[in-house]
Amino acid sequence: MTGSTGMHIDVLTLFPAYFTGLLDVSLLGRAVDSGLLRVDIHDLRTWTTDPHRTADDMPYGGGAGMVLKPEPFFAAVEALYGAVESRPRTVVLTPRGDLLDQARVRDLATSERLLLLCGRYEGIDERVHEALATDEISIGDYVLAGGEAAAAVVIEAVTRLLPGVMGNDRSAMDESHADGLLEYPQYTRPASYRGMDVPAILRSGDHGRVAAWRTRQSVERTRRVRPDLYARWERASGGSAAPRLPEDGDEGSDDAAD
Ligand code: 6GU
Repeated sequence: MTGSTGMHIDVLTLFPAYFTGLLDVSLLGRAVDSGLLRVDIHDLRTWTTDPHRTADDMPYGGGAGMVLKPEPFFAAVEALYGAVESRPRTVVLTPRGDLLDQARVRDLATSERLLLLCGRYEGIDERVHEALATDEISIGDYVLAGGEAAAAVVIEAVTRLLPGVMGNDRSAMDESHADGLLEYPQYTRPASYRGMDVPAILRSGDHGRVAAWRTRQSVERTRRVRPDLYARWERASGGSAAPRLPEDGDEGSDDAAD
């Protein structure tokens, strides 16, 4: 029996080659190989009808640039899913969308099937947004040439949350943003390198103090680098989720590590 676990993602794009390689390596490659992830990349031009396979046209009302035509999107969705009622969750990648965060990634990861629509040029005809999109997502406040890079981001962020994809399910939990805080500093051997020492507390074997140190590092780093996340975390936790453990100075010079 197939399809009982894992996720099936369809991507509609003018540039299928963008995704070449992406799905072969590392986490995504392993997810595909183990049957936990299926990704089908579809060339939007498949559903154009003229000899030049035109996917874009001039904007009504004038202005610079071109707009992606509605017909290929609607034809593609009908060809891929048939009846309107069986349409999957449909994400348009667009700089005007909601800013992607880990909460949205978690939410998307609960879907059995996703359709990602990649825009290009000045955008996609509004009727595609209106009639087909269940989600509109941006990956940040900067301008990309198109939605392909953003679609790759969504695929990777969602895939690592699928059951069975991460070797150690805990590491998905421990990382930056999982609890609304940035990750604490990590070290591996050697203990001393070019005059820079691993904080002694991490080599102490005292798991309680290690955990407290890490929490405090996360909280302080978040406050310093991302005051927006810090404010939200403080509101959500009442500032009490993190035990107010070893106060500054407790660890002596170890704290100078970063
Ligand atoms: Cl999803 N598309 C484009 N073109 N630019 C972006 C974006 C998406 N997210 C951030 N910038």
